[in-house]
Amino acid sequence: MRFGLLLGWAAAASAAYVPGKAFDRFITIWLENQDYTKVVEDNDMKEIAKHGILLTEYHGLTHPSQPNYVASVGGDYFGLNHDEFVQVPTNVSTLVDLLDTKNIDWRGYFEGVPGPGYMGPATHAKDGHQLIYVRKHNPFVSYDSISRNGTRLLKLQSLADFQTDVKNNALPQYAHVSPNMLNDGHDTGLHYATNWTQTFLNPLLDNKQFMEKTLVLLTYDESETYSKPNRIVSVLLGGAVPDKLKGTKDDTLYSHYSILSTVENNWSLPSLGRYDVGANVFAFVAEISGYKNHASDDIAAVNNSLSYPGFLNWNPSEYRPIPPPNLKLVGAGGQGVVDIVKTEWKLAAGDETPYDGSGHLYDGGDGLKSENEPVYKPQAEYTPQGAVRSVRFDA
Ligand SMILES: *[C@@H]1O[C@H](CO)[C@@H](O)[C@H](O)[C@H]1NC(C)=O
Ligand SMILES: *[C@@H]1O[C@H](CO)[C@@H](O)[C@H](O)[C@H]1NC(C)=O
Ligand SMILES: *[C@@H]1O[C@H](CO)[C@@H](O)[C@H](O)[C@H]1NC(C)=O
Ligand SMILES: *[C@@H]1O[C@H](CO)[C@@H](O)[C@H](O)[C@H]1NC(C)=O
Ligand SMILES: CC(=O)N[C@H]1CO[C@H](CO)[C@@H](O)[C@@H]1O
Repeated sequence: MRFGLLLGWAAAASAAYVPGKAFDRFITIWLENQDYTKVVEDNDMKEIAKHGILLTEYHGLTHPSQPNYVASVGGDYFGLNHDEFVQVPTNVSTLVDLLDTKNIDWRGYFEGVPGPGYMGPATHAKDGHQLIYVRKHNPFVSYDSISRNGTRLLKLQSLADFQTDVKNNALPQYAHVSPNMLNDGHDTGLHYATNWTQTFLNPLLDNKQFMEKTLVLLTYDESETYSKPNRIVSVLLGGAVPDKLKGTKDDTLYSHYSILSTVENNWSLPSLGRYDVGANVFAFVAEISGYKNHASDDIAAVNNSLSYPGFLNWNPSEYRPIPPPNLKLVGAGGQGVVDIVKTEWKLAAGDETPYDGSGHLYDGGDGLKSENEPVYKPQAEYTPQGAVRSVRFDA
C-alpha cells in the first residue's frame, strides 16, 4: 500500500502540470454501438446532456469497433476492418508522443484489466463466458510504440485505478476510459449503458476537485446500423464547459480525429501529420483559443460505413503500406509535425500522402465503387479554401 502510494507520488512528480487554453484535463469515456436517433431519445442520456453540449454531427469513422479506438490516438485506422489482434509498427507515433513533448501525463483505464499493462485479448467473468475486458476497446495497446515501451505500457490500468486516482486527486491530464462489455452496452443494451453512465458520472459531476478545468467527452465508438451513415451521440461535459453552453447543441462536423485536434489545439502541441490535421476542434474550445475550424465537408455526404484499404485490412487485395505522414502540415496546435515522426519518416518525405489537412472524411464507399477512398498527393501545406465555419450553439 505504502509502496503503491510512493510510486504514484514519484510518477506524479515527474510529469508536468500544463495548463491548457480551454481545459487542464481531458477525459474521454467510450460506450458501444448505438445509433444517434435512438440515444437522443434515452432518458438517462437526456439527463446527462443537460449538463453539457450535445454534439449532433459526431461520426464514427468506420465499422466495427476496433478501428475507431485505434484512430482516436493514431490519426488513422490504417484500413482496419475487423476486431482481431493487430499491431501497428513502432515507426507509427501516437497522441502519447505529442503529450510527451510537454511532459503531459496520460493513462488508459479499462474496466476488468487484471493488472497494469495487460496485453492479452480479453478477460472473462467468473462464468467463463461473459467477456469483461477486450483488447479491441483499448486504443493504445495495439501500437508497438506504446506496448513495447515499459513506461508507457504501465499506464494502461483498470477502472479501479481510475477511482483511486479520483480519490487522491491524482488523475493525469489525458485519460481514456473504457467500461467493460456489459457497462458499455456492447453485450447488454442502450439503457443498461446509459444507466451505468449516470451512476458513474454523477458523483464526478458533483466532485469540485475533479470538475475543475476538466473536459469530459462521452462518446460512442460507432453506430449500430451498418447500412446507415455512422452518426453517434457525443456529449461534452465537465467544469471546462462554459455555464452558458450547458444544455445546448453544437452541429459542427466531428469525428474521433477531433479528439486529437482539440487536444493539440488546447496545449499547443505538434501534430501527427495524419488525419488529426484538419479535423474540426470542438467549437467552444476553438472559440476560446481563437482557432478557425475549416473542415467544410458536406455533412449529408458522410457515410463512414466501410473501411478504405490499408495496412491492417483483413482482405489481402485491400492491403496497402502504411502511408507516410505529410511532414508539411501544420496542426490545430499551430505547430508542425512532431520531431519523432519527422525523424522516423525522413526517407519518405518525398513520397505522396493521403493526409491533406482538409478535414475530409474518407471511407470505403459502398464496397463496389471506391470514389471516397484516400487520394495520394504530393506532401504540401494545406490552405483552407472558402469560408471558415461559424459556430452556432442551439438551445
Ligand atoms: C518510452 O516512453 C517514455 C515515456 O513516454 C519516453 O520518454 C521514451 O522516449 C520512450 N522510449 C522509447 C525508446 O521510445
Ligand atoms: C441503474 O443502475 C443502478 C445502480 O447501478 C441499479 O441499481 C439499477 O437497477 C439500474 N437500473 C436499470 C433500469 O438498469
Ligand atoms: C515502418 O515500419 C514498417 C514495418 O516495420 C516498415 O515496413 C516500413 O518500411 C517503415 N517505414 C519507414 C518509413 O521506415
Ligand atoms: C453507406 O454505406 C453503406 C455500406 O456501403 C451502404 O449500404 C449505404 O447505402 C450507404 N448509405 C448512404 C446513405 O449512402
Ligand atoms: C502549453 C500552452 O500552450 N499553454 C498555453 C495555454 O493557453 C494559456 C492561455 O492562453 C497560455 O497562457 C499557456 O501558455
